[in-house]
Amino acid sequence: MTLSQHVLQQLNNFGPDAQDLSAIMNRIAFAGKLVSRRLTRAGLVEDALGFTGRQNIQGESVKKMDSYANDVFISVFQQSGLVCRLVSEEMDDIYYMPESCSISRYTLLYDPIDGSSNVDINLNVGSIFALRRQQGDDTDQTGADLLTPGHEQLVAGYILYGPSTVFVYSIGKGVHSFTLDPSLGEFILSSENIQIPEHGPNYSLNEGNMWQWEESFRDYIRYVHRHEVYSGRYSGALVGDFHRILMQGGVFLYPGTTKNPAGKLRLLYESAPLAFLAEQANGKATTGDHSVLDVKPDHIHMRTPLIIGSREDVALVESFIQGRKLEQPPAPLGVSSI
Ligand code: P6P
Repeated sequence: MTLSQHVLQQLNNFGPDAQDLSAIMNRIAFAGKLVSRRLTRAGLVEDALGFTGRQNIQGESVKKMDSYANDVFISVFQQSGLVCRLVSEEMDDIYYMPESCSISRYTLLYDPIDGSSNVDINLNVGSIFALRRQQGDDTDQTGADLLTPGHEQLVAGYILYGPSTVFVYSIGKGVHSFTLDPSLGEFILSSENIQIPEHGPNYSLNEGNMWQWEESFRDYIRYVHRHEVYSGRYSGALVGDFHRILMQGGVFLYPGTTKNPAGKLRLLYESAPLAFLAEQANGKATTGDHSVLDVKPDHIHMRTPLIIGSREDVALVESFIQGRKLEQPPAPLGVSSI
């Protein structure tokens, strides 16, 4: 089954709205194919790797692949009549497509290449996206209607550029993954209704920031260090680290630090889409204080801390934040605590 067939089946509807959503998903998939193709040949293509010399609104140096992927998403939706507004990590302001705004009520929010520090060393990177329906006319072009909690997302997903290119999405009816068959140029269904295990062995965070965290996170990390069953897994690219948690269980954390008290990850096009997927897969996503999907952003590039993954493992982290030991911490698989 192809992605567009699956979307229509999920909607159980073949009306104009359903056709629009299916077409939008197809366009996102097309962007993924173009980015995947560029990545697989990046080492051979003139001017594909390295830095552009510019900085984005986050103050991060923009890599050529960031800029290429951002332009790909713009080009696949230009003149499509499908999406009116784009919000991207790589663009300071909302990007309007006036030729589509008269007929489309959708906004695409995306991180075109997440984890781009991995591009030059041929490690996995990803694109993250969320689709929202526009509320009101946004005549002042402030995008105020986008500053609402993640529950408003219609669709969320990501494309993981790894040994194979995998497209994962949810339209609110479970989480499903598709694998790109390059010989067909199609994403083919590979897993339906993915469920995050209640508990898993992986914990994923940058321990290099340990002395910048609040003490509760250091207490948590000391706990997992003392229990043999846990494995630290951190690639420096959120999409790959989250995909491991989605498939095998465990927890990914990016806590606030003294340098970035709100954390590093952006709510609208990183944490909220993944939180939508996590909850659809029976997992959990919190900032430490609130469910990620309840957070109302105050601007389109707002950051939040992120703790996301298996319900039991997220609860264990929360128990340290709330200063209480879990009566029954997740039983390490077959190993007593030291
Ligand atoms: P650090 C990549 O820049 C990113 O936004 C995520 O993909 C990744 O999880 C995180 O930042 C890595 O940040 O501080 O550990 O290098």
